[in-house]
Amino acid sequence: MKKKALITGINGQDGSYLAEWLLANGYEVHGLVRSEAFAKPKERLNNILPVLDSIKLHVGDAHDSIYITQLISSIRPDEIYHLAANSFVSHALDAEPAIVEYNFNSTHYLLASIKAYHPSCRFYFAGSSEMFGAAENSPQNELTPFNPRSIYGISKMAGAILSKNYRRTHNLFTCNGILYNHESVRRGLSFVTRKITSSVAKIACGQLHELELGNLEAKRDWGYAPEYVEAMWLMLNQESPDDYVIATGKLHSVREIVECAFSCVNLDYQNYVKVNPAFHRANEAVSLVGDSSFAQQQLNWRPQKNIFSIIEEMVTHDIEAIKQEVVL
Ligand code: GDR
Repeated sequence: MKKKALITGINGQDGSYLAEWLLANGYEVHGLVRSEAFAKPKERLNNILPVLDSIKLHVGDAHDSIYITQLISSIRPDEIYHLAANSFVSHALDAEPAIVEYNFNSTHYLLASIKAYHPSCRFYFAGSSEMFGAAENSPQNELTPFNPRSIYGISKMAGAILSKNYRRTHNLFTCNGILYNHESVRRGLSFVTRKITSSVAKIACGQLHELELGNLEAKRDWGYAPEYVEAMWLMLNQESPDDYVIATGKLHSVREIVECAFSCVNLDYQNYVKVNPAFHRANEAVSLVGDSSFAQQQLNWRPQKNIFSIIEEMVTHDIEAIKQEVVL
């Protein structure tokens, strides 16, 4: 019989790549999307258009406990990948309570339903390097204490601790993936890599004349999203559950990304990029870089594609999209 997987947030970058990976590996794939996605289907469902006929889509909210219980009881999935979240790190103060509430409660409802109705189901929680925040050591690994500095990081840390608690206290098979930044042509337009590549494409096509960014010296450990979703699946397919850092171990600055993206279209970024302090973030003193040796050993997983090749792929894709009159 086919294994069944449920992906919350299937229409996002990671959800869509994971759906493709699971389908290719013989799974019956169920995906949860919020009803709002159907208000802007071109934008919000675009990533899953190629697999729409092969997956079973459920319209609802991971933040609705009754709905979640019914969904898990009716599908009885072998694996759940909880990717749905408010995933942008920087937010206005008045948006913060909703982020904490959504990111934490959705995780709680899923875990509580699994425990009550389907305890053999394996659960993946999408943790984040943001949970390390002002980390005490570098590079960070699974033993590095969490010290988040953003509300988003705090909400993810709370979810990860909850998921680990269900593993220890209730014996559920839960894994926390501590993923560092991961990019692709499906990255949302507000994240810095895609903001840069989509703007470079617009500049190259004469639709834009400048690009405003925040701190060009900010550094990140950037990997390739399709490789990172494979790590999620590997985690849930081990003999016992654990937590894993998924990262490249390499730090690069926003300035290097900008330079690379503009050089793809033979332009000098210094003629186009303006620094706007409105995009600066507080509490970014520490550049987080991950040590994924535990995942490399246990999962036989390795980061492969480097960030400059990813950026080249994204610029090429975004130029092609503009030529096809896709609005970016
Ligand atoms: P991040 O990703 O916050 O690390 O979270 P993002 O791409 O938004 O920022 C990366 C770095 O770029 C700097 N930066 C800018 N960022 C944005 N968005 N816009 C700008 O104009 C800009 N200028 C400079 C930022 O300060 C930051 O240092 C991502 C998300 O996917 C999270 O969900 C995930 O958990 C973490 O990665 C790991």
